Amino acid sequence: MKSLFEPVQVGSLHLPNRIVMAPLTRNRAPDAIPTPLMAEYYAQRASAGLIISEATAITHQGQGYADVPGLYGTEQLDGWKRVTRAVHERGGRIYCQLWHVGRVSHLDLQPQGQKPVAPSAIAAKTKTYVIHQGKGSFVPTSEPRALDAKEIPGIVRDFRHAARNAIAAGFDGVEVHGANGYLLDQFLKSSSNHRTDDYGGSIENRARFLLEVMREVCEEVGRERVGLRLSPVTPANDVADEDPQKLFDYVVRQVAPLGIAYLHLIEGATGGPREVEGRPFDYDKMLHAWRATGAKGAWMVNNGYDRALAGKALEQGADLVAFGRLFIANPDLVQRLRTNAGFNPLVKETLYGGGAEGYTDYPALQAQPA
Ligand code: 8OZ
Repeated sequence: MKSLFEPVQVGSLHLPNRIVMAPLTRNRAPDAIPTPLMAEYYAQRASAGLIISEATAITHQGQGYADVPGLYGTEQLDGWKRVTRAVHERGGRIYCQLWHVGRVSHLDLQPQGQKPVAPSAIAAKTKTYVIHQGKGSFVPTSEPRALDAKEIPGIVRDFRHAARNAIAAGFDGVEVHGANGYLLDQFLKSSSNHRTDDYGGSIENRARFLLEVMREVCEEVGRERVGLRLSPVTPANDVADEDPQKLFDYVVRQVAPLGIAYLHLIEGATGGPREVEGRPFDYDKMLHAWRATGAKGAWMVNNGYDRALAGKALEQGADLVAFGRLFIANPDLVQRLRTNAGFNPLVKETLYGGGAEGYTDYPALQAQPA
């Protein structure tokens, strides 16, 4: 029987356990540059089998929130080098999550105050996070413009370039953010993609952009260092698909032969209920499609897991379980799960923005006496 605490090979990495720190946006990177405090935060969590970094913008255009990090400038790379070194020094492993927000942005956050880009000129009924005079707040996203098909190869190259930067900055691999209603998910889902060219309409066309990104990123850094995150039915950032089961069956069957390290699945509503009303979804079917194609990549599940539910998921075929909120409040989550210890409560007020408070000051368990 698989256990959370047994080692597993994932792509080129040997993980000491199956517990993954999920990507978590924390808005503590002023000017998109990772700070020494971020290095401390990630290093504190290095006992995870694998850490996935917070979502990291591949370009300025891909930026949609205040104080989220990027991976396209020298200072950003230098900041990340500090983070990856700190994690490795503590014996950990860390992937970088590559992110383009698409329409989930604001004029104030875009280069020269231009409109955010999207598959179609449809605003998302959602909010983004801006900081004014040190105070963060959520504001409605700006109306986007539809990308010209001629611009898409440039964004595919941006993903590829960011993947190269990630490896140069010392990351062990990259996770393409194909979830949560951001650019690639906006192309996948029928509610946000009304295009009539090769990138819209049929499932094959809506998945084209994501698959182009995946192929290029694999070519750049090696498939054994690439993961993908998907969220078939999340309502996050105002996306929905008319037939998610069919869409993601296709996506999985196309991605599997690429031979990537893992597929990371958000079950249900991101950070919310595992069942979304009116959007039933059979995740087992998706896993079977993955295995049926002969994919060797790990199957990583996420959303609201605790120890018992995680054990059940492993029994039912998952290889890895990603924990989000529990990892924010418990730097030594692996030890706490292993010893069945209690958890620190999560402080919601300090999730987004700010400094060390609610970030690096969650206590670890007392060291066990020898
Ligand atoms: C919370 C706040 C801002 C962004 C995601 C990158 O949902 C995010 C995100 C989460 O994937």
